[in-house]
Amino acid sequence: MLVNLEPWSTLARTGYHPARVDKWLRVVTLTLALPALWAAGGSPQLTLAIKDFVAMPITGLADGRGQTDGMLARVNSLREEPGGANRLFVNDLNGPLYIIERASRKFTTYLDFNGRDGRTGLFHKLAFETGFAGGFTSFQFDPDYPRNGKFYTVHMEDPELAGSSVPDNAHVPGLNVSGYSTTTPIPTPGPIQREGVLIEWTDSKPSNATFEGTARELMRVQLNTRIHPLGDLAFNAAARRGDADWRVLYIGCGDGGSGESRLAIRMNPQRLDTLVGKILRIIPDPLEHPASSTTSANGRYRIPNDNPFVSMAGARKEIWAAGLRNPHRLHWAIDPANAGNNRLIASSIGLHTWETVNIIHKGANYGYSLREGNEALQADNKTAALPGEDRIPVRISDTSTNGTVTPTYPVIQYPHLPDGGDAIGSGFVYRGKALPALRGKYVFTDISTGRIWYADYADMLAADDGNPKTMAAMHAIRILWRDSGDAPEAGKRVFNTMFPIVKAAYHARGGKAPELPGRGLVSGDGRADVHVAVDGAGELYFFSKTDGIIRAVTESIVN
Ligand SMILES: [Ca+2]
Ligand SMILES: [Ca+2]
Repeated sequence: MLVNLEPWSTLARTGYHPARVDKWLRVVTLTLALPALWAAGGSPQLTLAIKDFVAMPITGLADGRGQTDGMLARVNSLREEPGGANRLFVNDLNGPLYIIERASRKFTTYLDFNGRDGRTGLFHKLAFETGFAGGFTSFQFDPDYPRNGKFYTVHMEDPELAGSSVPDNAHVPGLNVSGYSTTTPIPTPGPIQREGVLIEWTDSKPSNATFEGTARELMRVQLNTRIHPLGDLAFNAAARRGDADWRVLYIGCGDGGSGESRLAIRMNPQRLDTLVGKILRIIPDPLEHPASSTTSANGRYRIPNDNPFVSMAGARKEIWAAGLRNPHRLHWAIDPANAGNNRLIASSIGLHTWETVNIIHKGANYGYSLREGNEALQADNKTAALPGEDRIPVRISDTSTNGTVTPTYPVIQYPHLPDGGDAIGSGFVYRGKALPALRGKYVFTDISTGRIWYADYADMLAADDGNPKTMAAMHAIRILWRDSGDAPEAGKRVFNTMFPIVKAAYHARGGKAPELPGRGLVSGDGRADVHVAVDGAGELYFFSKTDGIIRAVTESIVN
């Protein structure tokens, strides 16, 4: 089902703004003014049963005071190791990359990125203590990992800190850093607080639980602030050896907080001479696709010749798509019945108004910081109706443009309102076997409230129609908690959000915040910080930084 969304432009024109009214008024406003964004009656209710899978080792503080450091274990991604070894790799933003043996659920710390202030990990300058995605942000396996042992990581550094940016191998004797050197930071206009670092690792013996081999820094991107970093990494899951997209890496690069600034850096997500606020596409291995690509400026990776801006003077050739605030989660959706339906999907966190799911197209411009969701974004950071002629400049730099483009709009969006949330999390089109009711559906979360929804993937493809008003309908998912001995509310086992489940586990593990650490406009006191992940078979997991628990989704119930 598609829905027609014409919500807040009218309200914005009358002075309404969500950040400036209290929750009560927002509830009323939602009821009066927001059309059917969510599928209403008649649509069957989907409930997912969850069961604790593992409790991550606690790396945060239980005192409940901080925003990010009060989360018990800042698990940020879970991926199954390719090759059938039945191991899951999980990173914690505070530093560790763990291997979890699926059968025994035994944890091994494979690498630890945290070498700050005398810690024994790899990076002296790891900036992990502030920013929701600060620290060891993400990792991804090379599609040829079973043969080559390669994987990629992104972490954030504070260039002002003392120490080296070469990995410190004192506690990883198998890591040979004799040939390691850093790269010149790729410049971003404006003041710089952080750098996002992409590294390729080659484990010469992937079968054991220790690292032995080499590492290469591929790129280092300057970031204006500590938020919205260089983020998720994704390979086209349908690409096979010999295909043009084989081993071609897509990277979500946040805007570094630039787009909401009142300074000149506000245009950084639109500027094609900088990497922030973009989706990037590179070939990490200099030996791959040599005939159809060129070597990057720093010599560490290659750039495909069919990237959209390779011939535009002044533009960065790495850019695949532009105009995104914080596209912090990427997913290659594969339709096994029709390869023409395969799409790259990016979840992008909104400013004050709209959380969005975007289908990423080559060369497309998603509008930020001139658009938020399917509305115009004004200089005062409020949204307004789209202009009659919906075109924005193709901006090369602060002073030069090259024609205009019509922005591309989300296929799903939800507001900062009680039934919505504060910050969109990850999402995946379900392709496993255990949850038949979810086949062909995209499952996604809101980070702070712990809400979970699905949309029909077919609706998302249909909503990708060039019409800013049409969106895929969102369907709320309920959660059945099987661990009834720990039920957070007596006798209750079915929940509308993950929040009470996370809250119970957080307190059971010693967390001291009365609700949960942090806060959000919609979630109020506390952030559930819930994401969804998939394993190699496509089965679902929900994980939370706040309680540090990874839960397996075991059953889908339709009623
Ligand atoms: Ca190894
Ligand atoms: Ca549309």
